[in-house]
Formats: sequence, C-alpha cells, structure tokens
Amino acid sequence: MRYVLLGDIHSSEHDLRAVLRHAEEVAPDATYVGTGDLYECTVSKKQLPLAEPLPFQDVLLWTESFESLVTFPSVYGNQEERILLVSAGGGAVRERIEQLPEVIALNEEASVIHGHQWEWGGSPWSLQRADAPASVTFYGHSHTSMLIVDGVRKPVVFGKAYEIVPDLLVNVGSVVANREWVLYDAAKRTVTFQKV
Ligand SMILES: [Mn+2]
Repeated sequence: MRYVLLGDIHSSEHDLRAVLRHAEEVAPDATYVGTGDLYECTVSKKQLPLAEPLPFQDVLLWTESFESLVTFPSVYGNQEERILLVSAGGGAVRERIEQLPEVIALNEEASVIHGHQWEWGGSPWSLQRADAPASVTFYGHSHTSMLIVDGVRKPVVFGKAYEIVPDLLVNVGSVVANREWVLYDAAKRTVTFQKV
C-alpha cells in the first residue's frame, strides 16, 4: 500500500492543486493522509485570549473550492485548534474540523501526527523533543522536510527512496509555499520526499 502524506496547506488552494496533480502523476494508486494545518487561521497566537468568540467564517481562510479538495482523512494541527478555540458556529465545516483526530495509524508501525504537541524551541527554532506515537512517525508543523533517524538529523534529498528503519521521524514539509509532500511505500518499506 502506498500513501501520500501532505499537510501544512494553510488554505493555499493553488499550492494544493499543484501537489495533488504531482502526487497523482507519481502515485495514482496511493491513499492520501493529511498531517494537519489544512486551513489558515486568521487570528494569531499573539491575539489570544479573545474577549469573546468571533463568527467562524471570520477566523479562517475558506472557500468552497478549497473545501472540495481537502476530502482526505487528516489529523488536526495547531491552526485547526485555534480556529475552534476563537470561534463560534460554522456548521458542517466546523463539525468536520472537530472530528479530525490527533493521530492516524497507517499500519502497525507507522502513524501521522501534526507535531505541535511536542517540544519546539531554540535558535533556529526547531524540534527539541518528540513524543512519537509510532516507530515510523510522519509529522509537519515546521514546514521543513526532514528525516530524523534515531534522534540524528539526516539531509533530505528529494526523489531519493530512504529505507524504513526503527525510530524514524519524517517531516513531510509544507504544501504552502514549498509544495512538498512524502510518498510512503509500506510494501517496499521506503519513504521518498517529493517536491513539485
Ligand atoms: Mn503547524
């Protein structure tokens, strides 16, 4: 089974269309799973806490044509958390966001999580400590394609198939601005970083 892992879209429809077109070419048979931050929240972290909730449609960048593209299962990210926190209403779109899980298990060894739940910091700002839900964990959040093997960062070469080893963290990069995603081939036991 092959998986397309993609996330940190931040409501960018043109970047998402480019990635979907590319992924369809590379892996027409694949199953798509999102790593979170599908939407862009228009209220920044610095503006919190708000005195009262805002109307749902005012706190995220949203169009019907964008929504028609994000039909694949996804975990939630910090953008979705903030959208729910600062707003009221929203109907079916709010319900869909509320139902996004924190973790999606792809199989016995691989899971997907956004990663904002972990410890981030330092200069340059980066992942300090991960609480990985699986031996192979796909995440995002920092918009940086990255491979961490047993705690050691490896340089990422796009288009190269990396063999699956235990204790693997795979940052799938971002759809927004970078147009990056990852192909995970569970049968061949490889991950391949991709960029449009
Ligand atoms: Mn994020």
